[in-house]
Amino acid sequence: MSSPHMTAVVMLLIHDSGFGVGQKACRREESVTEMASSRHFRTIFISDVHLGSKAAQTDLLLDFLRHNEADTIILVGDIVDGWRLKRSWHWPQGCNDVVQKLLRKARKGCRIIYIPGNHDEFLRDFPGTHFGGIEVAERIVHEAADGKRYLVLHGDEFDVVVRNARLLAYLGDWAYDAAIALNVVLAAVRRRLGMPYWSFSAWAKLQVKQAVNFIGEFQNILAEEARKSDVDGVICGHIHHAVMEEINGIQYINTGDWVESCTAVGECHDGTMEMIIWHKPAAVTTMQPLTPDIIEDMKAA
Ligand SMILES: [Mn+2]
Repeated sequence: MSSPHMTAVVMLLIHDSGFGVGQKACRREESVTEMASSRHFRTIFISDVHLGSKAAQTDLLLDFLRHNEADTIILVGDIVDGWRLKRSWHWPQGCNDVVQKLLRKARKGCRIIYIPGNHDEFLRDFPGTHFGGIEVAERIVHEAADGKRYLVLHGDEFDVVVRNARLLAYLGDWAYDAAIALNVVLAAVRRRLGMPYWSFSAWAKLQVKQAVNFIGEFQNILAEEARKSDVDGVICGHIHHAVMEEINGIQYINTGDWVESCTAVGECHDGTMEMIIWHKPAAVTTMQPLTPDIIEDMKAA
């Protein structure tokens, strides 16, 4: 026996996701009786949460994770801010809640892949390992439902190229490759010496007038890396600048951050990639006022 309300199905579009231009809204049919406020993606990409820094928007992220499910969640680096934690331990309940929520999803069968960034590079010593059901990988190629292949990496290894783009273009390919290798070595040495990693976003913000150029340069370099890897697109984080756009025939996707923009990228079941901006008026009221400490954290991100 089936009553009309039992079989009623509504088209739910939770949260406006009208980010950028030309992106198809991904509407999912959901039964009214269950999961009325939750969406299900094939894959969710999140980066730059900076757990351990006061600027991390854990309330909003937790809310996002409650309302969005996925077969696979890919953490694209700087989820935990190891550098911030080294200076002073700041781990409120909200950070635990986010970690617990992710581990619970893993236990329930969600595949979680953690790609370390420069702020959680301590995990780079453990590629291929699992902890609590979470896999660690340096970079991966993700194949979407529509067959498109995406290189997924945090992106910090290209900082040195962004800073020295003109010089490296003049010196050629070998210098470009050597610079990337040197960047990795220098980061490891600085880590051993207890020196903080050089921060792209802080640096770009200081060079206000040129910041747009630097972001454009970063995007071009990442798109070029994807082209070299013979894939259709690249999904990265690091520069806290959420965007989806085509660069020289390569789909460039930056997942943004959970410090300021509160953005994630969702792959729908047909392979469509969607930028999600998570703003909830109810959660906004719980956000902390901007203190000098928080502003410092945001700069360091
Ligand atoms: Mn980073």
